[in-house]
Amino acid sequence: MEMGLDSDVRRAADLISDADSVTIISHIDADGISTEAILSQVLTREGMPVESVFVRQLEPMAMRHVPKDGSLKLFTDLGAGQQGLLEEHGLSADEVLILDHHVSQPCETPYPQVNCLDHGITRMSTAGLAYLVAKAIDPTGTDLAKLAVIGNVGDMMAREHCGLVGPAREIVQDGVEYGNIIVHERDLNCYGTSTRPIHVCLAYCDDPYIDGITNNTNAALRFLDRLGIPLKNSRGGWLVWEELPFEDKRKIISALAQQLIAHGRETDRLLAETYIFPDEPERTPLRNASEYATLLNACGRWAKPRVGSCICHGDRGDAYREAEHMLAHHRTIIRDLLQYILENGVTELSHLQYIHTGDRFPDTIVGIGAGMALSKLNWKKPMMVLAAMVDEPEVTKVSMRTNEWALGQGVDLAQALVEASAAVGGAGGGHKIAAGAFIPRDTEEEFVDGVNRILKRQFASADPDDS
Ligand SMILES: [Mn+2]
Repeated sequence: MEMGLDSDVRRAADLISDADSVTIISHIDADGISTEAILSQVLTREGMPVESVFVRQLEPMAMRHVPKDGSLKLFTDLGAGQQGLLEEHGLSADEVLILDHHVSQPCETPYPQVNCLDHGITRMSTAGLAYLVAKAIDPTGTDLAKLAVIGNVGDMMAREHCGLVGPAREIVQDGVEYGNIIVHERDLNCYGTSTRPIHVCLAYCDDPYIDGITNNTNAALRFLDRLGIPLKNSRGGWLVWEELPFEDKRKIISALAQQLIAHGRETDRLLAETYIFPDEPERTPLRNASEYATLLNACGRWAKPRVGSCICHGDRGDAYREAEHMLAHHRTIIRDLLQYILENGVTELSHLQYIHTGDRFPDTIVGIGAGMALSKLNWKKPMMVLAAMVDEPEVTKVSMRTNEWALGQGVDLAQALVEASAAVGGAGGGHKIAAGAFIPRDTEEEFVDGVNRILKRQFASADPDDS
């Protein structure tokens, strides 16, 4: 398996090195942006002319951004599932290279491709592949491992095992040796450890769900107070988790473990391996992989992937300020969305819950709202949000989220949405835990029922004893 990946990577590196110029066509999320930044940096260092194009998804309208010129078209974090479209666009096999980790579509034209799935790798995203290819082109560019870690973490590759594994984990080691990554092997599995006050950080933690703390900042604060841990610095500002002395961290973690046990919950997801970037300023979202990835996602979701790319290239001036602004905006809108879902309530079917948010929120963020709402609603039922698309009134965007528990019960949202959307003339895809679809607006009801039926089948298939 590994041998196959190595030779695919080598072949990709050779194809790129032999090109006269390269156009990178990449996805707008954290994985796509970090991928673009890895490849454009390694190629610029090699003196190769390189242009970049970002697209929200590779669909017929987006193809007009793909230039018809002599450059090698490098499709990254997309392309595998849209090879028919590349063909329709008249692209030949010798001007295309695909780096992807999504399911491939069968195609007449033998486009060269490096795909994690071809090698049984499901816990590494495109940024990991991009880094391996970059390293094959320039073995000294191990500073770029950091961007690969951001892309992998952004694509939730560290989620299932509370840390990166396999080839994605090997990449971490390059960054450690280079000196721009510090690994904390048994850190708190919480988001916001570099920027949020500790009680806020804990209250936002829902994986694991900590009874009496999750979703309750005041209770989290009381919990920490009882432990007698100083939570403020000498100037009266809140400390963040990263700044706490080791002993205090240990004390909090063991108290949290006791809290979980007292409520009959597992403690296995309390700790995770985290990736800190010592070359970035403290108390900023650049300081660790998951917050950095969120910053990039915010750029992509607000249609500024280039701003994210500039940050990955080291811009800490205008681009960084703009991204910080987008992140703040992003959080406000997501908060509003979550509030809307909770206030208006969801419709519960036997195996899912859903809400239609109309055109109140950008369709690019409703999936995040679905994920956040899940822990506050019935977490056993996968959550679906339907949203109108402002620029395409005949189409409804569907986002679904579930959790590790449901995956253990046999749920596969990507499969459910692919099947149900195809049945109504739409298209779907994604991952088991998070997936999306576009469907004709007038099929919404039929579609929701279809997904519910498929989920019922999936739940039933995994554990026949548990009825
Ligand atoms: Mn990806």
